[in-house]
Amino acid sequence: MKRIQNYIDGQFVSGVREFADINPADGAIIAQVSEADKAQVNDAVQAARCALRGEWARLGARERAARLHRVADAIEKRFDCFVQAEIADTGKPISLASKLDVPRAAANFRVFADLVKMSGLESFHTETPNGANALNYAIRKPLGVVGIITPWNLPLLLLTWKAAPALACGNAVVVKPSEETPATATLLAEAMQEAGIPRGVYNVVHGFGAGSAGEFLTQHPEVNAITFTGETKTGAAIMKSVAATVKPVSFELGGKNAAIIFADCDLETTLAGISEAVFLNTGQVCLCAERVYVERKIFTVFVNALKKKAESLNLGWPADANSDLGPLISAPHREKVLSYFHLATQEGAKVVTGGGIPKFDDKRDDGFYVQPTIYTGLPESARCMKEEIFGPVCHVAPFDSEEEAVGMANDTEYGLAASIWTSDLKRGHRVAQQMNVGITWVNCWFLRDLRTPFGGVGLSGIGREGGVHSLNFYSELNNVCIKL
Ligand code: NAD
Ligand code: 6OH
Repeated sequence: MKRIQNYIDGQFVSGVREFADINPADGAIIAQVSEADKAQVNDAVQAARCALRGEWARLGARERAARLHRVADAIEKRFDCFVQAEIADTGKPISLASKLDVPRAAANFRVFADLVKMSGLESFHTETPNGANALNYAIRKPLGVVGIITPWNLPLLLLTWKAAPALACGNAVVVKPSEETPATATLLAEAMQEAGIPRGVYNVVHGFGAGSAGEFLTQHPEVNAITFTGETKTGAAIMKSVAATVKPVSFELGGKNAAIIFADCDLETTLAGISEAVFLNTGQVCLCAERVYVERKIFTVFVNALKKKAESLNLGWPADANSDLGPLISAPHREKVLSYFHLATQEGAKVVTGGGIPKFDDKRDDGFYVQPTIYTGLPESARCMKEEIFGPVCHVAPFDSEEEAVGMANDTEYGLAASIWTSDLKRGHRVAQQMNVGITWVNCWFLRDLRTPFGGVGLSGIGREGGVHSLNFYSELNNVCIKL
């Protein structure tokens, strides 16, 4: 049986206990994972502290950047290993892991390596009333030890989205990947070693949340900041846990994202885009659209066309190049999604397609697949319209005016992403600017430029990462004022 270990101070180490890593496509055990106990989490934090006093601290930004490019090289060299590990852990199709997750991991290191070399900071020439002048300039310093806690939906992409800028800024990190998807975090340790990242700079501790490695990390007094992506209620628990030691947090949390489709959209582009926005990664992307609003004139045509798309998706084995969708991540998550399918019908939804478990007559029946699902007919007040489901499901509702569409889209406590589909770019700008979210796409979805601000409002998070926003979170600024 394959074993996945912790990585502490440059060594792969076993934990005191093990837990099973399960393939969601067929329920088989892929590996046994070492769970780090409190002492091992402390060892990882101490290793990171020690690394901050060593070679890593003496490297300039240029040399750190060079090493991060080497991490990207090492990821690319192991491309197939990363893809295989990611599809086994998540069940996502190989086409997705090889087009999105693994290339993005390498890109995260390259982008932040380049950015940290190029970025400057403001300086001010200050005049005082008595005629004396002063010069103010700020310098960046690392925060110290950054705790990184990540979810299971895009494990390597999201881990590197945080680890790359944290390392670029000169921090040392302790990563706690999701217990559902531990493999690529440990594999990344091999890339770190090959790239010459000094021991203790990148550490991995495996385990769970409350009462396990996740909580031990957030509580640790010598961890200087926590960056977290995951569920909103976990974010709330982490906030409580870090309060005692007043750690800065960066939170990318859940969403209940809306798509607004106007009758003048390019129907084919919009259908392809919405199909991705609803079903990509089996709907397990925080940015996925679970609420789709369509101008009444094209409502019926659109719903029928989206139904056809949903029914044409191939729920395949992850390793099959022709698979469009894999399973959900786990049996409990499937229970949660199915409970919302049940609730939707109780709340008065009409099932356009799906709503159940597909039947394969092979080992996939032991996995955690669900049918791509579309509903109509729910009132805006329904729980299924308010709560994040995180599966391959959307509700489609008609609207008559732009104002009504904006009102419905914004009627949520979340505020991560929105997409607007129209050929009228003036309207695209106008509507986009009214969205109470962190990210609005017009005529596209999940089109990423890593220099742009990324994050959410309301229950969707705290702060922004991306580009200089990441550098600002992962560093402390020291303003120096010199009297001239
Ligand atoms: P989760 O919150 O259950 O778990 C995320 C991580 O937090 C895991 O590593 C888990 O072990 C850890 N954790 C759980 N409880 C903890 C605690 N008390 N203390 C410390 N760590 C703890 O999330 P998930 O189910 O893995 O991921 C799905 C969720 O993530 C969805 O809500 C989705 O919207 C959200 N998400 C958001 C974004 C974004 O950028 N906004 C991106 C991806 C996923
Ligand atoms: C959430 O599931 C997706 C998050 C994506 C990113 O953080 C990103 O940088 O693309």
